[in-house]
Amino acid sequence: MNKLNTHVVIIGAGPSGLLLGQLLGRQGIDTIILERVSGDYVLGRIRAGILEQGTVDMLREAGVSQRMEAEGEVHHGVDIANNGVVTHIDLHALTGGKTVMCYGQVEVTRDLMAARAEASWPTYYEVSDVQPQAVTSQQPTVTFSYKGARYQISCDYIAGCDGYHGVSRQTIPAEKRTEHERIYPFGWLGLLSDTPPVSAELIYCKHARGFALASRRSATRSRYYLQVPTDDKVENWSDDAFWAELKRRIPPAAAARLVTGKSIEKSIAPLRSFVCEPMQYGRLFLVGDAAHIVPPTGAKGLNLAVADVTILYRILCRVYQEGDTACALQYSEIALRRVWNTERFSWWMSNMLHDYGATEVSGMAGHTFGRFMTSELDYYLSSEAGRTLIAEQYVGLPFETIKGSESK
Ligand code: RFL
Ligand code: PHB
Repeated sequence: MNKLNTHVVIIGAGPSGLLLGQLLGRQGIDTIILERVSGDYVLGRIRAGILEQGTVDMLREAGVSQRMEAEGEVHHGVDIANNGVVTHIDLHALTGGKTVMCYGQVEVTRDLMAARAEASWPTYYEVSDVQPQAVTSQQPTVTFSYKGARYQISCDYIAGCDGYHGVSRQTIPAEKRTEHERIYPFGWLGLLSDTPPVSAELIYCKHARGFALASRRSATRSRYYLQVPTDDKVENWSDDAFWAELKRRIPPAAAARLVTGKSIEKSIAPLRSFVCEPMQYGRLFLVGDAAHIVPPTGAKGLNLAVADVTILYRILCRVYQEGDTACALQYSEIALRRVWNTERFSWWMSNMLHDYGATEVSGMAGHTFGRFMTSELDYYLSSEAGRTLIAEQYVGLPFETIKGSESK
């Protein structure tokens, strides 16, 4: 058994794990990151595109914002279309000057990987059999296999940044955690293409045939999504079929501008709301998708992960710089306040914008639920108060301040 030591073991090199490692490293707090797959595989997963102001600020604080500032697009608004009728949500005007940044998760991850490589902080890719142990003791350990050898890391804390299918959440005994879950009867079929996007800003489209989203990565790269049944398969969708269906669901003016082309990537993601409570057990903390999943309709998954990272980072700074170890006990409570608010927003936006068909929801026929949701969307879009409510949450609520344990 090869023995290693560090302050914090981070399981998972997705955006949560890499950002936490970067922020802690800059404060002189040592980390070792363990990742199950290769770096290229991580970068092959096309996911989020929209960053809240708070996320952008944390990437700046982590010293990895240079390329984002140069290549990312600041968006001042989004459009919501209801059966072809477009309402503009002026994020900037409705929130006193806030905006969002359009910059892909793949690029955020690439920038974080480059910064970690540059700093020569240890990262083990393609590890297997990762096991957090003794997490309720003062000195937890993590064991893993790497290139045929077995390793053991002694550490102070473990950050479980290993996504929904990771090992960290399973380390919390089943009787010590409560899991809340809602699985939606539809998924998103995403397509990436090197074609000019239909719109300078995003268009969220509610349509009788199902939801569609027109998003982008740059002036020459588009990202589109279609609501599809949960059991649908990518193989059922040729590029031509995708473009034809998208054209039907987006507003007519956008459809007239649509430039189609060959897809670079096409995949289906199921929609799920999920929360694990609590988000910590002894010295193990769950961060990002390891603790919660939101449906992507509010563009919140990555942003919520960054909010967890921010809370944990600020707590660990107090622990290491001021010796305030009791401060760590607050992590789950603080994180869950934001988690539930974001879960609610993402669930609400998903319900308003998708079509449930005949599938029963909340004890009523899908068509009846659909009528309520169409009316709800009409109402919120028609009043400035309603649009403000959507805008305020879309750009992201401010982060909570972390107080020392003595001031609680
Ligand atoms: P990740 O990205 O899943 O990374 C977890 C990492 O842990 C590794 N891992 C392990 N490593 C070691 N040992 C084990 N036993 C391990 N098990 C797993 C995995 O290989 C992986 O590398 O979680 P993280 O870092 O918490 O990041 C979360 C975000 O990826 C996620 O919330 C967002 O992508 C969600 N999301 C969006 N979020 C936004 O904020 N804005 C958006 O516009 C947005 N759009 C989206 C999205 C997610 C989507 N999909 C595909 C689910 C659009 C889509 C289509
Ligand atoms: C994306 O561009 O991938 C994206 C944007 C907004 C969302 C979800 C995904 O709500």
